[in-house]
Amino acid sequence: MSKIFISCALPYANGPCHLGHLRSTYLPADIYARYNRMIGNDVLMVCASDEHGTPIAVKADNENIKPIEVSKRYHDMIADDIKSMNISLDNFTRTTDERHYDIAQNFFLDLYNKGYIYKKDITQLFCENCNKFLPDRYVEGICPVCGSEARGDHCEKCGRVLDPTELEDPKCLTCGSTPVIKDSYQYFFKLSEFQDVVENYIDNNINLPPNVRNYAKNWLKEGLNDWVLTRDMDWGIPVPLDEALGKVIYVWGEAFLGYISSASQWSDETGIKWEDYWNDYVVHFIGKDIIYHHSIFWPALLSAYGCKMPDNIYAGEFLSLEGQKMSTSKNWVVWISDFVDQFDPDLLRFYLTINAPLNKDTDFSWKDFQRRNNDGLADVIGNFLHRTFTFTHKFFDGKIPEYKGPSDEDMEFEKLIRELPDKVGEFITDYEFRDGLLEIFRVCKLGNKYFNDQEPWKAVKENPQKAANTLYLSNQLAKTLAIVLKPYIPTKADAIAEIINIDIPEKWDEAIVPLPAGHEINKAKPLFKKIDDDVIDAQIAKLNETLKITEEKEDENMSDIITIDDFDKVEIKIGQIKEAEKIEKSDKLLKLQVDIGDEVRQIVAGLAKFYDPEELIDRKVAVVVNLKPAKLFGTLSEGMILATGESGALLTPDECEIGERIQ
Ligand code: B3M
Ligand code: ZN
Repeated sequence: MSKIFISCALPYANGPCHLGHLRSTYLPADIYARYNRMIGNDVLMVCASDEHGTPIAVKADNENIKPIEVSKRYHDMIADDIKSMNISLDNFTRTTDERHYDIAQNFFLDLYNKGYIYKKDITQLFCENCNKFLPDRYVEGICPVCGSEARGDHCEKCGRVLDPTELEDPKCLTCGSTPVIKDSYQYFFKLSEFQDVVENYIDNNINLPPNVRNYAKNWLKEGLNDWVLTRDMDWGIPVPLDEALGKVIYVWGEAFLGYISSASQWSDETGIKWEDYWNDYVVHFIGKDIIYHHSIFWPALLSAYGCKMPDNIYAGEFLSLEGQKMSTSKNWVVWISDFVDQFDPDLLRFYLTINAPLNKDTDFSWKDFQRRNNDGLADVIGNFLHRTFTFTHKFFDGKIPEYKGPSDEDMEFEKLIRELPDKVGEFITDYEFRDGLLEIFRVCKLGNKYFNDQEPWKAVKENPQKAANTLYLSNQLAKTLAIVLKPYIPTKADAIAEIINIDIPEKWDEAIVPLPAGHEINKAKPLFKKIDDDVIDAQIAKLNETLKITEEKEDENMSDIITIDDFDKVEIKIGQIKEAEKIEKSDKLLKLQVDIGDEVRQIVAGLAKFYDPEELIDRKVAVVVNLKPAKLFGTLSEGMILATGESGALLTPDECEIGERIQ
């Protein structure tokens, strides 16, 4: 018997669960866990919600509440979502748990004391208006590589990991002003020292699936750089060093330890040591977007700490929705809670498994979901079971008949049934969950064919033993199904077991123990129903409605028509530049003193590339005078000079009087 430590990637507590999370991570982990428990392995499966990080802090700012209120709200929702999908976690905790803080801080200190974490001076973006550094997602701007809009530390378009200081035209996400670059310091993890260690780990770990191995190898080729492990923020786990006041551990520097803190909490509750599981076999189930973190950062961190690295990392690829990338901000998702309001959770577990192998991107479409359910679950499995059970009642009093003098067809079918559990088990062991399910389907289809060919409804009059053999074997397959389907669709498997009148399936071995002749089964009831067109059409309509609303909103936001009232808000006056000078350290900005009639304003303008300061003296210019003051490079600016973007040409209203308003 082995002990297996299974983890699911920690969901960020900034939104509920949707189909994508379920497909890439929780569902495969659960199938693997359930199967291993059934073959007698000792499984510990853990997860936690990931409550730190800038997206949660930004959301809290926007809602004017505390980050913990945001994360608590979503932690609770996620816990419900996971439960409603029957994901059989042994423990689900949170990264704001005190134990997690202790574990994460001790881990940090351990690496610091060993010299793997060091302090380094760096420059960072700082918003002078909000008076704070802008880590990661607190800033947005233009990606210097591909030119599309990027959030803080990452460009979604080209996939580049960025340093926020690299962003062009950066803006503070909270107040919209342009941040300045300021000196600061952070703590770095010496990732570069672990190049060989990680390379060895990737090369020698035969378990790693190709997608994880290939991604990791490509990154390793580029060479590993040291990794900044702290942030200037209030929200997070404080860096446990007296000198590092106001700094927290970067969310990715502590989230991994959620696996450990969740397991350790479980150990306290059960009195069983989680370490034994870790030391035997560890597998992390994750989504493909976090392969880098799990295949590079995490093994390096573990090695620095002196702890065994994971035996396997299983990464599920992406799921799109109706052919388009899922987007939580556009509400282009199907939330788990909405799904289970309408459908049995097993239908989703079934569909997301059969739809495509985990190592391929795939799509969720409502029509395909309906088709797979109706043609697969209902027609193949449901039909087979229903015929078996109703015939057993009709012709054999609800009792398993005797099996005698089997024909060649009987023996062939019997063999298929006997071999099924091993075949499915092998697929699951190899993480080929879809193939296991396809094998079950193949045998069920053959079961239907066998049933048709044997024509028990005729045979029962002409050759009763033939009909008895057919029903005997069909019931044996039904029993086997109750067991081999359990990791995939646990509640349906239990319902099958209930009709067959056996205990809830718990052991894989039981699949090949035949039901004895004379065993009485319960009344048949339909287990798998077809889904009607109107039900599916309603779901599609709901999705399209969301799309329409978002598009309308976007149209509103992006509309370039403004009303006269909008324009009236902008107060543009004629001014005259009285003084102009360069701003130190900036090659774009000039500091100007501009007379606007009733006062002289200091304005910082991006004109240095186009004019020498002296050229500007006495020029008349158009000035926006009611712009919110802002500091640029530490210099106060109380207005804006109008000029063209490309050439910096000034609008020169020479005939106008100083102080006149343009309207
Ligand atoms: N919280 C979720 C994600 O990026 C992130 C996973 C942490 S696992 C240690 O998908
Ligand atoms: Zn700001």
